[in-house]
Amino acid sequence: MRSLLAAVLIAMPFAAYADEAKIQIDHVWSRAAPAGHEGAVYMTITNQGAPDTLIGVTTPIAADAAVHQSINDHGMMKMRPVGPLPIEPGKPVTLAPGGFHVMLTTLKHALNQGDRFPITLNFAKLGHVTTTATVAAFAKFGTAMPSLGGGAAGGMGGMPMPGSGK
Ligand SMILES: [Cu+2]
Repeated sequence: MRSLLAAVLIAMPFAAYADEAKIQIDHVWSRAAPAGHEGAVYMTITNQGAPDTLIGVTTPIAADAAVHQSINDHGMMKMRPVGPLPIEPGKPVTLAPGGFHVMLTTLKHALNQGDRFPITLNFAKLGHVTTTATVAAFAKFGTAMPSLGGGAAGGMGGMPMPGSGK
């Protein structure tokens, strides 16, 4: 099957690639969180093809998943749902603490450091792309996302970025 796909790609004229959305998803990681709570997933989305749009996210480990954006509203960290998120070629979109994130609502089980779970991104052109998130170090969850505004906490900077190791 793989060799057949390769043969088809080689046979296609180069111009055809311009219409192909080629999206790479790296550094997919999640915060640790207890069952029933909210979780957050971060990643980097890189598009080497035609412009595309992230229109939805699903994962079997949570009741719901959606792209959110954390915003600093006069010193108060808030977050709001993000509509369709443009993924432009050559402009990687990073989901990271303090910015975009995938909000997981009502985790079906606890996420412990080192756990891995599937998460599926739905792109307008490319369709569904499933990747694997790795749970990073424990972080406490209250009713809101952790504030990054103080600068005094310092601990946030040490969040590991899984991807190479197991
Ligand atoms: Cu959120």
